[in-house]
Amino acid sequence: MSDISTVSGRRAEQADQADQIEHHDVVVIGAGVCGIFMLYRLLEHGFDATVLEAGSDVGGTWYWNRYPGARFDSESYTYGYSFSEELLQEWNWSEHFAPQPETLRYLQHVVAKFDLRPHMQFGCRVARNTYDEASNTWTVELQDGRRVSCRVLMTAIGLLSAATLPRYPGVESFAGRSFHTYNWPHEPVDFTGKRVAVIGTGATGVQVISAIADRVGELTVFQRRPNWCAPLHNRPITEAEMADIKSRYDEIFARCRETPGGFIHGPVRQSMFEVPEEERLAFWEELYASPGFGVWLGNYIDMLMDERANAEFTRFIADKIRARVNDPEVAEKLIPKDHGFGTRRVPMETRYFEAYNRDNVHLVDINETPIEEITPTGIRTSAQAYEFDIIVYATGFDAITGSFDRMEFVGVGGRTLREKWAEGPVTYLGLGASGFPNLLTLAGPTAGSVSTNFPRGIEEAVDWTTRLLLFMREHGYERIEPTAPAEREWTDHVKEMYAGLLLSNARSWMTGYNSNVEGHDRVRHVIYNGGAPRFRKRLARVAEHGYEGFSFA
Ligand code: NA7
Repeated sequence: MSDISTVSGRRAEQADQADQIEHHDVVVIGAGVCGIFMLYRLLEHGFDATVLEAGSDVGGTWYWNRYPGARFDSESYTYGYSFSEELLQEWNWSEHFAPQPETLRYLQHVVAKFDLRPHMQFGCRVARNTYDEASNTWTVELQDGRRVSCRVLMTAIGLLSAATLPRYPGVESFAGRSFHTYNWPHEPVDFTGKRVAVIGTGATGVQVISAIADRVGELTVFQRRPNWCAPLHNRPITEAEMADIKSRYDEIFARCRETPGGFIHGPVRQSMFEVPEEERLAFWEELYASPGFGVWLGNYIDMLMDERANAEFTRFIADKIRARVNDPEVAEKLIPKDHGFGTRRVPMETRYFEAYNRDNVHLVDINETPIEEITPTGIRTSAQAYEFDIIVYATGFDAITGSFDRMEFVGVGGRTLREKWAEGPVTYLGLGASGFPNLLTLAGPTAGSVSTNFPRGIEEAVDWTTRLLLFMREHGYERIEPTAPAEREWTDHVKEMYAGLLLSNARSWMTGYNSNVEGHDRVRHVIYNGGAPRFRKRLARVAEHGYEGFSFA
């Protein structure tokens, strides 16, 4: 983390020499999928921009999450950038759902190909951003004391980048090795013969557990609430398949543009009750046997909206779990009882349930025997003390708003974004907030991109934001800020879009829930549920009307 690039070193030196802080038209915080593409567009249009990244290299999510089993749940060929035909044609994905190291290589390739690295600075953890009304600039202060100023500040800081540990006593006391999955070491961790604990059974825990079950000595999973998992059905992409994919990219991206989530999977626009039972069951069997999110996002439209329809499919999936887990008692523990299928993010798995058929894998339901503390040698529940060599915390994130809360944004009149969002995010289009001029929150809370196949959503957000900056340049505007009424209307609309969806009552990161963060142990309106096509139309309308809802000066 102290690994600061030569470029940043040089810049800092230059800044010192001139006895002034480094200044740019635009500062982008974050060199992940979003920040990389934003930088590309800014440079393409001649803006003077720099990216400040906390890590020692590019990649964001794919830089940090190095845990065993980390991979896409999006089809690889729908996750890559679509803006460059040359890039699409030269890159070969090796698997239908690429593993983390490959995605990281892909992003490094993009950065090298478009020569973006000279405009990026690493080892830059931002502490505080302050808007100055007199000069109409932002000053970004890094944790190491350096400062950079800019006219426009953009955040590309991720939705799942503020990792949270459980608040158990003794977390710091454990004498073995322990990691949150997000802060995984760069060198491989040797699990051979080790006694390993995994806490957490979300999408991440499910990937880790499946990946290490046959590598460890003993694996003990501490489960609070199980999730409805479904098979990923990953496999290698053959040369012929890759050639076919390359010839069909237009069609693939056109399909992604049609669906609410920006995936190739979109709902069947028919109630399941209109379909004869036999036909419905055959369709569900087909979905369960097919790769990717189809089982969740390509299902009958009422499955995620109607309790009765949801209950039908939930029963179908529960039976699948019972059929895959040998011990009926363990199977029942792995079947969620507090929420229906698809109302929380569905973890995609590869032989996850079969892991529990192994003699070396043990499931502890911490509702029955709560964890009381982490000890120097392991974990003590109300029933017994367990000894471990390694503890893996797959305990998730302070999602969507957490990455903003970790740094300070001080806007007009000294008001902070944290104060403004204390009761939940208040934004205009998820791209800005009133009282914070010239701050553009690419993929911020309640933006359409936050609930999509991420690159599909952010490409649109970046392109739209680029046109906004060009509009400002054309008109000589130096200040942009969402108006308060526009922000109120958008925030109300976001709330309305939760209504009618079964997910709106489920406690998950998609409703801003995190038991480990004060004030976030309740449902909050943090994502946009209106779907990508509706969001795209809205953005287009705003632009056509001269960026209505923003004030310019
Ligand atoms: P998630 O989906 O938020 O899952 C976190 C898991 O950790 C979940 O099973 C939690 O149980 C569990 N958890 C959290 N805190 C505790 C404590 N204190 N004690 C025990 N268990 C706990 O995060 P992931 O990293 O798996 O996935 C995040 C997203 O990343 C994923 O959806 C993909 O989009 C990529 P709970 O369910 O809250 O009872």
